[in-house]
Amino acid sequence: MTHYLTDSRALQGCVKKAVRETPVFDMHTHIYPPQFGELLLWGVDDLLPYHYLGAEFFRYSSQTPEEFFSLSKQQQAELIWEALFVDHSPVSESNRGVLTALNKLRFDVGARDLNAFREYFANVAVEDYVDRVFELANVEAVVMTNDPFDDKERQVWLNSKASSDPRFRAALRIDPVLMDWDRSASRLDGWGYRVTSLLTEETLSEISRFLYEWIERLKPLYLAVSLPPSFRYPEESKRARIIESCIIPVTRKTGIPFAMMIGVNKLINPRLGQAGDGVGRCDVGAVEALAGKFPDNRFLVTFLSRENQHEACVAARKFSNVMLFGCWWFMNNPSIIREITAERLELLGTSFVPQHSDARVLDQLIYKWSHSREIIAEILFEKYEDIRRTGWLVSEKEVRRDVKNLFSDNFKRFVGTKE
Ligand code: RAT
Ligand code: ZN
Repeated sequence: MTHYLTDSRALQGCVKKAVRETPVFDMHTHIYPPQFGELLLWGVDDLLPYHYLGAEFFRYSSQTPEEFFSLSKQQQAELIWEALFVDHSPVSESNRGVLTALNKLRFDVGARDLNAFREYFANVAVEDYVDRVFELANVEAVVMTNDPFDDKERQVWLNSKASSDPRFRAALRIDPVLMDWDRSASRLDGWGYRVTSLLTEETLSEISRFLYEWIERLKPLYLAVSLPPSFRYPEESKRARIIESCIIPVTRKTGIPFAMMIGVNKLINPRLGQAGDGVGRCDVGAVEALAGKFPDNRFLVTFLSRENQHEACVAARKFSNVMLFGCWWFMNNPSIIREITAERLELLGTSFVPQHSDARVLDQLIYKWSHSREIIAEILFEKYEDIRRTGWLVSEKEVRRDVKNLFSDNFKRFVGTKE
């Protein structure tokens, strides 16, 4: 006999437990397995100079970005620790994140002793630490961001030392092809593809060959790009031609989705490097047009601007080949996660991917998932409470099913890896 959760407190406890215990398939990160060498960032001296904190540091410090970036990462970590944690209270989300990660690693954060944290990281083997972080974060697997235009990463793949660890899955990232074809043409040319900056038939077919070859090499779960607020479709541009003539046919034939992360204004303050990007509102109509014109293709979509979130939900209601995912970057703050998650549940039921971590430093998996789980559990409980008042009761099995869909199965089904 099905046991339904009649009591509000029991329901809340069950939701919290299911959310805590269900492993996450983290569909967008920037972390790598240890065999990728220095591409894998980890430990407190990588956590502190993370660019989300870097951007906040310059609000308090009189140091110039040029001076700051010329320092070693240990020196940067010390300056950030002083400015953001000691001289001011670390209440921002990225600062709180460092504290949550350290706390869950069982450090005494209240002692405010950076060197005590360092001592641990100096003595732990990275392989053991990866296991510990995955366990603490309750993450089953992560999807990396794999960029063939990054020379270091390219070498790893060409030397075929690529990941054999099933916890690290690939995503083929191709920003330079769509955002700067003229420059990318000369790189592809140097790698032996017969391309020119003009999009001749031969060039288009060689771009497709490049994509097929990297898909074969990486076995990615999807192909991805980050796009600016000015992204339009249809439009008269090289970008739109490459999308239509290469990306759409190649992803359809290989059966992988095309992920569009839309809304970043790159380097509005170039002096800040990775921390210098801004946000702008996008035209959701571009996604609707692509999804409508290519119904046999699948699109993973996320927007960086809060203003786009509601329109994005409506677009996903119209096109089942669109899967909304994550609270991306500037959206990954508790107040906004709460708002977007509620909005998505109200407009899409449980048919979306509520979160990804975007972790750039391994340890961030711990806090990004702990913070998000807390909010997702609260909102899910509220939604079950709302229907409970009509007399519709849910069982623990149903709660666990819903959470599993949100945390992993929706994504796996969409990319076709779920049996
Ligand atoms: O969130 C970030 O760390 C950004 O710098 C970007 O990496 C963004 O998530 C992206 O994938 O382009
Ligand atoms: Zn990212």
